[in-house]
Amino acid sequence: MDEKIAVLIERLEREKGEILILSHEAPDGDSMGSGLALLHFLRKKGKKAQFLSIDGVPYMYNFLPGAGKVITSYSGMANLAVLVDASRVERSGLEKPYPFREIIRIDHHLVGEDYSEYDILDPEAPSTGNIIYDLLKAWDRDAIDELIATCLYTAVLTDTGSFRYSNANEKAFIDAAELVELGADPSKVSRMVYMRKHLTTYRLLLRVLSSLKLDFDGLVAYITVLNRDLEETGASRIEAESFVSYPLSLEGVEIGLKFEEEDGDIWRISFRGKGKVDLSKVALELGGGGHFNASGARIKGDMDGVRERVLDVLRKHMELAGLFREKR
Ligand SMILES: [Mn+2]
Repeated sequence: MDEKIAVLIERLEREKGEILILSHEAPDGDSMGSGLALLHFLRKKGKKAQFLSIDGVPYMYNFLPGAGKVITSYSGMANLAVLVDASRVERSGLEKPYPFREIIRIDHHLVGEDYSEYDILDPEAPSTGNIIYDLLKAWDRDAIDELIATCLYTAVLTDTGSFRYSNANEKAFIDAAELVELGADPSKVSRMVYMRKHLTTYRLLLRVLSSLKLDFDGLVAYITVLNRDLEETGASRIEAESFVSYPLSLEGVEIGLKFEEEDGDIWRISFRGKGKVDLSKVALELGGGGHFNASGARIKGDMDGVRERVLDVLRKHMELAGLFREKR
C-alpha cells in the first residue's frame, strides 16, 4: 500500500493541468469529506483542482470547510479525474463523453472497475477518508490543517455509523484520534451532522415506520419509502437516507432493507446486515454493489414484483449462509 501511495503522489505532483475530483450521486459524508479534504490539499499544493458533486452538498454536510466550493456541473476538460468512494465512474452521474482525459479511482468498496495503475482500492479501509488521510500524510503531513482534518474526521465518523459498524476497526479509531489531534472537533461535527434534523424528516419517518414489515421468521425487516410519502410530508429524498437503520436495529433482525421508490418505476434498495450474510453479493446479483454489511441496488419494476425478486435473491443467500431454511 505504501508503494502504491508513493506512486500516486508522484503522479499527482506531476500533474500541471486541472484535476477534477468526482463524488458519487446522492453523496454521503465519506464522499463529501474525502473529496473536500483532497480539494483543500491539492489547492494548497498549488494544483488546479475542482470538486464535482452532481447532487450538490446535502444540508447535513454544508458546514464542512469548502462546501461552498463544490460545483454541480463542469463544462471543461480536465487532464485527470479522481473518483472518490465510488465503484465506477457512472456512479458520479456523469455521462459520456466524459470531461477528463484520465481517471484514477480511490475507494474502499469490494467490487468495481479498475481504471489505472494509480488506483488505490482498499476494502479493509473503514472509509475512503482513511485512504485519503494515508495519502495526504505520506505526501505532506504538515499541510493537513484543521479544515482538512475536519473533512476527514467526518468521513470516518459517518461511514462507520459513528464507530458502530463492523468497519469501525482499530484503524478507524487511530486515524480519528490523529485527526482530532490535528484539529477536528468531534462534538461539533456530530452536532452539525446529526443534530440539525428537519421536522419534515420526522413527519416522513412516522409514515415510513408504519410500512415496517417482518419476513423470514423475523430475520428480515423492511420499510418502504414512496414518492407519495415525500410529496405529502414535504421531505426531500436525502432525509430518508438513514432510515434503514430502524428495521436493522430490531432485536432478532439480521438484515434490514429499505425499498425506495424513484421516478420512472425505479426502486432503490438498501441492504444492511449484522455480519451473517454477504450483502455485497446479494446486491451484485441484483445489479448493484457495496460492502458485506451495507449494499444497495436499483431495480426497475412495480413494487410487488421488485419486492418479490429482492426477497428471493436474499432468501438464496440466507440459505447459503445457513441462516434460513424454508419450512416444507
Ligand atoms: Mn464510503
